[in-house]
Amino acid sequence: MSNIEQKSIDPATQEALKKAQEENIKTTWDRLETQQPQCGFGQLGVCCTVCAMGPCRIDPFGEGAQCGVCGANADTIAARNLARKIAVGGSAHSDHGRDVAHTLSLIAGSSAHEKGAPHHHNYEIVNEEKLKVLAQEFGIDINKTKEEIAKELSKKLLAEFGKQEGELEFVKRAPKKRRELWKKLGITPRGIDREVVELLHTTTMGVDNDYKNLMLAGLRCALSDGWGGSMIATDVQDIILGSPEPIRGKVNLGVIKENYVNIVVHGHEPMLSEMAVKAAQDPELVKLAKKMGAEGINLAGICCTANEILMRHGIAVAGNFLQQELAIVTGAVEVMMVDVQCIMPALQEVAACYHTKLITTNPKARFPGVNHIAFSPENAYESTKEIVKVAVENFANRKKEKVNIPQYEMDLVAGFTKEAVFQILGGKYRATYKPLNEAIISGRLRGLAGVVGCNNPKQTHDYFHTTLVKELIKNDVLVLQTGCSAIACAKQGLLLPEAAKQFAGKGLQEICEAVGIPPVLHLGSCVDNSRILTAASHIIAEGGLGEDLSDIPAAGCAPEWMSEKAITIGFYFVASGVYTIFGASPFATLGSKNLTDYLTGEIEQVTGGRFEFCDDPFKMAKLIIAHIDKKREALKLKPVMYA
Ligand code: SF4
Ligand code: MSK
Repeated sequence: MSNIEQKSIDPATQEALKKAQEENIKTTWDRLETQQPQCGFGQLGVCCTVCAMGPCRIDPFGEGAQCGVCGANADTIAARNLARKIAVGGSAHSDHGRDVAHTLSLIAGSSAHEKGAPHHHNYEIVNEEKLKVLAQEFGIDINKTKEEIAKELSKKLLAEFGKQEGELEFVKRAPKKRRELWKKLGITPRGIDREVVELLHTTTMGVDNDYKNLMLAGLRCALSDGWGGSMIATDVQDIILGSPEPIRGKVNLGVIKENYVNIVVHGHEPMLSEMAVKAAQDPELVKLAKKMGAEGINLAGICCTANEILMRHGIAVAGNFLQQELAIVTGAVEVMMVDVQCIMPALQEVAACYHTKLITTNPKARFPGVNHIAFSPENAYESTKEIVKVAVENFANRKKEKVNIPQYEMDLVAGFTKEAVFQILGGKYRATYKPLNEAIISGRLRGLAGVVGCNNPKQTHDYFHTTLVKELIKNDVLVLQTGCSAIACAKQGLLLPEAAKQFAGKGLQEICEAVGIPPVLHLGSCVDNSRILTAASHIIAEGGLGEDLSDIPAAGCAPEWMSEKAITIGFYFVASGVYTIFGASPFATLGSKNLTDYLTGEIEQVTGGRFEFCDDPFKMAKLIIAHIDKKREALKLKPVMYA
């Protein structure tokens, strides 16, 4: 295996990496190499920088120091470090949710927390039906105008962040048994911001030293993301931007078009990318692009914001997390506009080697020396139009000799929300989860797996996602995907209905053929993991598969994770009773045996879910299948039809 083949299994990535090497451009893989050997204490989670008596570190071999200056041992230090990551990951998703709720309040004609703010904005309520459904969930009378409903709803949604007691409204979506368990454990999330703050408080010097108690607070905080902030982001985005429906699209670096002005959107918040879709179609700008010698304006996405505009508009996806620098390396990107999360600081250095202009848009995420065009719901269209104009004008600066776009692109079908997918399964006029439940009960379908998360240069890019998913569908496990994992599998054609015939087991094949769906369903971005939680609750409500989320023959996995957000997602999955596997990483070898044993063992008696750390995709698949079979047995279901 060549050096490049070890880095990625994706031919487009390999080709772009070769180009980067030839042009002496440093990418994340090179920087990983220069970081070697990475700090062992950090990798094990036993380095503490919480107070100025430190930094302290625990000797994992038991020979040197076994506690920090304050006396904190490996269990406390590793648990605190992990808890802090949960808080950070949750705060990222939830702050995203807050911004979306705030936009809804602007649409409603009044800002819920900024009295006197200007009322003009560039968005509208696209999905009135969902607005009403959500309003009813929050106990709002819907016999009024949609603006009035939105005003009341946005107030209530924003209040979820500052709530001090009680429980988050969306907790009610969970099955009764799960809610009772959370209550008994004292981990029902009370307020989104409160859980983050309280968790951070418990991790400061001299507060919580009980690793199990720290993990309980971590679970509660994670729940406030999954059943709070992320769920708000997902549902309100559906209201403002429309609920995704199955849609065709294209993926991989080949979607960058040589004769077009190419604009790549990267980040997470679809409010920006949605407006970019509109601005890129502006007749005045298209005319200008043609005048500059281009055939038109081509928009493509990276990471989760790509998933958002793919799901709603079929806009092409240029790649996942590890391809962000490589999109620029094609030499054909005029502008990369970014908002928040998963944006590598190195992008500016790579962009400087080409004519590409990097543009930041969010006040929370600035890069030194990088052009910043502030984006807000109030100036959304004007600011994105300005960015598109910069791109069009930059087309003239493109250096033809530097352009080489790997000619790889793949078709895919995305847009399977909790509503859409099961509407399809149940038939358009019979939206029900019954056929899905029956497929599992009858054994035609073995079970479900959520395969999600990022890429990590420590692992061969896309190999873990795609190998695992192929193994799962081969064994009649229907795979639900979000984030960069979905993009990885899409590049290999797994998100096409035709993939069922080639890759799926007989039972899954029968289902896919009957309803015309792919064996791997793309549910959206990282915040859309909340769609998996809601879908799972519907499965329980439908009946026949137990009384609690932990009864469902299902599992979760983040095979190539890197982000703190993935940790938070893992924790809300486990808190919701899901068996969750994480791929190889520092997290997989925590320097506290007690904490590792707790997370991979005892916690199952607490929440019904647990973690597994594994660095082999074939083994991951075996573990998931064994878990699903165990759950099938517990439910006394028929044997799998085509085992
Ligand atoms: Fe060291 Fe304790 Fe301070 Fe951490 S909190 S840096 S272990 S003294
Ligand atoms: S973008 S969080 S690399 S999935 Fe959501 Fe991808 Fe992970 Fe970022």
